[in-house]
Amino acid sequence: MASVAVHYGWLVSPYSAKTRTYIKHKGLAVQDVQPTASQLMGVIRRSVGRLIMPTVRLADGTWLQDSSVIIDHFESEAPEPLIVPPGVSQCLAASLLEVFADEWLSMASLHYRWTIPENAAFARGEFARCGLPWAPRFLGRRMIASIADKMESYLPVLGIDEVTTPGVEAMVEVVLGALEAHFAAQPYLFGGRPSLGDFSLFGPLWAHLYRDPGSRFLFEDKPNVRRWMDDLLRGAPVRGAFLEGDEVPAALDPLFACALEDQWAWIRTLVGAVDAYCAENPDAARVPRALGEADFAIRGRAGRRKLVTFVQWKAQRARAAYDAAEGQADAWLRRALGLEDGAEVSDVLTPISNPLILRDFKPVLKGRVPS
Ligand SMILES: N[C@@H](CCC(=O)N[C@@H](CS)C(=O)NCC(=O)O)C(=O)O
Repeated sequence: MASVAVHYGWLVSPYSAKTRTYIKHKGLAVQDVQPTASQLMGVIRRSVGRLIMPTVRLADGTWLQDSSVIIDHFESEAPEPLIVPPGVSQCLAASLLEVFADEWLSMASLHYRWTIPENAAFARGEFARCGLPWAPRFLGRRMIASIADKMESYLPVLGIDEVTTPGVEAMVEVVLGALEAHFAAQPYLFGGRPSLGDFSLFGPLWAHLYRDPGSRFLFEDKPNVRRWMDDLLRGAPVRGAFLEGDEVPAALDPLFACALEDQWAWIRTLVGAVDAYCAENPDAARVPRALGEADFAIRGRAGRRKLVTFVQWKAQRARAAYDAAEGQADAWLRRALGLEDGAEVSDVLTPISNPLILRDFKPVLKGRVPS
């Protein structure tokens, strides 16, 4: 058994880019490995129940999956250097960015990777290089095709089609524009040190949009965003403190508006579907992986996507950060949403009636399974 923890993830994987840069910044004794196809289909699938990355095998043989679970684990062991800002608004903002990067920017990741032929070819080559390093590339591409096909098949699941694509691209424009303006003034999202929000956003922006050659043009006029990504790749050196006064910089408001208006409308739909399922199935200990499809909108473009129940588990974490703020983040939320003073915002980040916990890497209903 390895005497140090091992992190398994490919460079093309956004969630692995998030955990890898986090691990590097924290200076953790964790070996970074790009798993082969036989590791993915063998020990990893056996240990965490499916072929997925990132995973971490701890020195005692315990396996971790889900980028948030991996970060939570190491944070519980070594909170320093701090990556969760102590201010309640910055902490909520960082948590919102994790949900946004993991569960909403994925639309942009998949769109740019699989609809630009140059990117799709690059990704298939990378899958072959990492998964079957011993095989000639043409053979590797063929052997790894089923994994690549599966990734591509998520486009309709996430609601990406010709109607919603302009909305996805508009979101990316807003996100990169806000970041470019912000990083002209600050090294990281909340000041002089990186946070959970930085690692989370870096994942899809770097591993898909920037590293894939056919979408790199998005960063041509974004030197400050490129500088920020370079810093994160180098281990995200601390350059100062978190901003004073629990400030969430106004330059980021357009990005948060995308998250709060579009993604959280979708999360409210999902949580409503989970609640309805629980009401109809009072004895159920778990919810199905998906609860059908529902309408959503992204930057004004309407579509339909699958109600994947796991997303509630990620979203709950941001709602918990909102509750912990006890109203102190409301003024910032109003500003980001362009609402007037005193407007009610407590339901924007929907309250959760039927919380989920992860058990054997799958979400189950808290309170309906023995703890
Ligand atoms: N919620 C997971 C998502 C991980 C994930 O979707 N990883 C992708 C690669 S970036 C994967 O392995 N997908 C395989 C699949 O969905 O079948 C996390 O945060 O770690």
